[in-house]
Amino acid sequence: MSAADNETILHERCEGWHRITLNRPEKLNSFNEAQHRALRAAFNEAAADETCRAVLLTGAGRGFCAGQDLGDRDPAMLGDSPDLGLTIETFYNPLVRQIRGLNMPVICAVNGVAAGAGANIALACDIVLAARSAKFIQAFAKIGLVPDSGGTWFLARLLGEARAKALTLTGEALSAEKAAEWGLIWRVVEDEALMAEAEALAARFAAGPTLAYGLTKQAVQAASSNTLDQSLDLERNLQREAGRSDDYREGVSAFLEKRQAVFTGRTRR
Ligand code: LHQ
Repeated sequence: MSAADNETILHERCEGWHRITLNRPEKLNSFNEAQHRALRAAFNEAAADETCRAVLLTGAGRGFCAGQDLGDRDPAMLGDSPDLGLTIETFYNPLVRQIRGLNMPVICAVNGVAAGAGANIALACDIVLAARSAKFIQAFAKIGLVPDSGGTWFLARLLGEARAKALTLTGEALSAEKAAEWGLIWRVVEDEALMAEAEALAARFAAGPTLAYGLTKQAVQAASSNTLDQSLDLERNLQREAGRSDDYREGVSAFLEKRQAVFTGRTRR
């Protein structure tokens, strides 16, 4: 385990996967600039580590993330014309793009409240597991802001306009159970079982066909703005790439030999 930027992030390199933990529990892991920088660096390191085949993102303490640390972006301190767009352009948007662009599964274990940008960063991850006690809050309207970090995009696509508008305009908390029932997240897990289940999933992905996972993620993400024809073409191209991988060769051999496949996650060039 290592820590960076005064431990705003804990970064643990496990067997085949990395665990990244937001670590400002006294502030419900809300983001200051140090935490943003440390998180970016941690994801960059995971991306560059050839042995890393999945990332597990979670929060320390009783919350997952309460979005922006409002003490750090207090208009009273920012002067007459604060530019929150700059904060978004500098920190939040690159983070969402980094998670979506990572060529491996990113699991989010939402261990407690996920509010504001914290909720939407969770939604940017590929598989979201939430503790039964967790909740998702689009807190923005309560402080006179609009949802960011992809919130309007994720909510409208995953839930439809009616629920997206109601959640964002009212700022009402959505329970983990309801979030799963509505298809906003993958699964609710009992609080005490959350980490074990998330770790098991990370370990499973770490033994999987990493190239195919990355390509699958790319295709699913493109689907919502693609036409069927575009998706058919994209799938053909990605399948061509996957078909040249060692893992495809191994997967088919293992199937024909009636044994468990041993994937390396590496492609043959
Ligand atoms: C916090 C925070 C927090 C600082 C809890 N900041 N301390 C992008 C660009 C630029 C600017 C603005 O924003 C954005 C994107 C955004 O994310 S906007 C949305 C920002 N987040 C919020 O508005 C959520 C604010 N937090 C809350 O509403 C509550 O804390 C929730 C509902 C998350 C949890 O409530 P409780 O379980 O009752 O906990 P709490 O309120 O007692 O919080 C515990 C501590 O954490 C407390 O500190 P204290 O010293 O009193 O113990 C809070 O002040 C602190 N904290 N969120 N965002």
